[in-house]
Amino acid sequence: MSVTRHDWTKQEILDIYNKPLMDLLYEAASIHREHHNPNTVQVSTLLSIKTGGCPEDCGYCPQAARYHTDVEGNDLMSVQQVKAQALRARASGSSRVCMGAAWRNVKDGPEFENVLEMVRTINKLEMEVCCTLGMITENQAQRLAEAGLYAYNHNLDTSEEYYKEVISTRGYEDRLQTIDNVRKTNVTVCSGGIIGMGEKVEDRAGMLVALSRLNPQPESVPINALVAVEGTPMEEEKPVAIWDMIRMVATTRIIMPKTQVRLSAGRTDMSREGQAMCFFAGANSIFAGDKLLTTPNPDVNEDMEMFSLLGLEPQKPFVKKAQPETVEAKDSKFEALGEKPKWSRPDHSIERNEAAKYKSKKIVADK
Ligand code: SAM
Ligand code: DTB
Ligand code: SF4
Repeated sequence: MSVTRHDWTKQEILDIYNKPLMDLLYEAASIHREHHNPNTVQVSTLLSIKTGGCPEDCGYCPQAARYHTDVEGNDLMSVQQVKAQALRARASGSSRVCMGAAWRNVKDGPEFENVLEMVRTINKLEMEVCCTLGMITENQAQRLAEAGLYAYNHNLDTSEEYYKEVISTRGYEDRLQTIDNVRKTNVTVCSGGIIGMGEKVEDRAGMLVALSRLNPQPESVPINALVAVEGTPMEEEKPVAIWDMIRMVATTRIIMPKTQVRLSAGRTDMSREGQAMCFFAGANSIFAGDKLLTTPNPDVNEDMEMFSLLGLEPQKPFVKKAQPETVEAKDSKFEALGEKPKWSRPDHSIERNEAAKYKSKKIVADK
């Protein structure tokens, strides 16, 4: 039985990533079978509960207010809208709903109270509830846990070294702090990253070192291929080769044997054969539904057809961990602290982010 290690070196990970493909696939698939049923795949539906207008400068993100993209911003959705979408997701085979908000961090107040109510509502539908709301404090994580949150997604995105080329408005250590705050509760951790942002293979390995050092390792690790959106600083990045995706998934599976490895953004550009190799290499989760947060994703019927071709079954909810209990707002033992946490603003300058910001101003001025 393979053991979970937290002391992987970058070189060891690179050696795995660069193995002859057949050896890599064989090793990853063998480890996958030790820890998971190879014929079940967890299916999660993304819901953008608050879209666009984000103050951050993440170079990949179409929701950053400073770039000129086609994303239309929306205020926070209502609990009823969220419930309707969750019911639709459940009917189409999803066991999890992941609610995303284009926020830098969570602020205590009526919007957060509404999100807590959304969590309670979806948990009562017997679905796993995940949120990705930006940075959160320990008190906010506790309040989410009490509402019945199953998972919190907060990605490291890339290696600590390359991170400085991607985002200037918050630090890597802030991300680790948020993950740590979630870890202090019984909410599971979902953290992964993006490939295809111009990083080196060493940065992919560096990100896996950082994720594997988390103890316990994240219960799920999303591997996103960059969706290069026009108007963002990364609009001209070349699509990720399927071979890179397969190698990244397989390496993640070997380094983090027990985690659910999620084949995340970028599936619209992958063939069924390519995705099948990713599943063989250890991916056992996908985002389903024709939209991710703001960009397209394969249609759910196409995915179900692919599952049927490959003999895959959607994973039932709560097979990895029991359903959390929901505490009603009136019975809560936590109160909003209205904290003003000191999240960092490293504020270094990233040339291509500045250029994209300038370009967007120019487009607006030229109109
Ligand atoms: N605002 C919150 C935050 O940044 O933590 C939550 C939402 S944010 C959109 C969640 C994650 O989506 C990011 O950390 C990033 O990994 C991923 N993501 C965003 N834009 C992407 C893109 N164009 N291609 C691939 N992944 C992307
Ligand atoms: C994750 O790692 N990928 C998802 C989810 N977590 C929140 C988001 C992908 C977003 C892709 C770009 C978009 O649709 O806006
Ligand atoms: Fe904002 Fe999150 Fe997009 Fe960064 S990734 S710009 S924090 S929505």
